[in-house]
Amino acid sequence: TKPKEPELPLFFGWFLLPEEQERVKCATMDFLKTLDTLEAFKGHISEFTGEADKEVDLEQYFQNPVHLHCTTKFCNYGKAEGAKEYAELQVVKDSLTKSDELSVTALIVTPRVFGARVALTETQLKLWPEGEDKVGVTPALLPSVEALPVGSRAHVTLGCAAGVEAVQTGLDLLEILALQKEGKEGTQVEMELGTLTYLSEGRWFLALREPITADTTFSSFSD
Ligand code: 2AM
Repeated sequence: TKPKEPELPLFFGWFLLPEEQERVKCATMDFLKTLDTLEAFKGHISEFTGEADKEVDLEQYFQNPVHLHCTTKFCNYGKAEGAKEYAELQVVKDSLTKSDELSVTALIVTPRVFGARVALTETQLKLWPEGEDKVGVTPALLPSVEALPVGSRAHVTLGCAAGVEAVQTGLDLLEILALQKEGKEGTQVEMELGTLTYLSEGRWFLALREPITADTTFSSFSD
């Protein structure tokens, strides 16, 4: 019999330390609480509820993920393209169990997901798989995504609407960044945390005045 190949994980990523998770959850929940009380948001409420005058409690609307993290490579136990190559990279092996600080520079809210945009450093970009920004992107959006800086998809999923999978956060983030680049920004609202922008079809982007930083550990995850 052949020696068994080492098994590949579900995904690799930076995992927030427990106390950091609590801090980030609190700060971002405060934003959600404020958002659904804003007149600007209420004006577009039907994009969340399907009805104009219905109210929405965003804290209830989004379900919390178990463990806050920023995925670098979704491997799907080896079934995803490039999974083995990624796991074998020296930089990946050298980074496992190491601490690192992530910087969150923006928050997004859409009818599907609630997420945090992560600004990767040069060093962190070495762990960002080549071509990963484009995976699963609809062909129509590909040219705009290819024009964005590498690593633009990096994020932490903070919540998903019922029936929505976390992979949607990266896709919604890319769509928002592409719309911004085309100058398709709507209403802007100044908030304590930063500038909130509406980007049509229930998409909201909060550019944080001060980044939220969080200590993490780079690791692999298998269910
Ligand atoms: P996320 O990074 O947006 O949170 C397990 O499914 C983890 O891998 C989730 O955190 C998920 O989304 C991430 N992920 C990235 N690409 C994925 C894909 N193509 N399918 C499923 N999950 C993916």
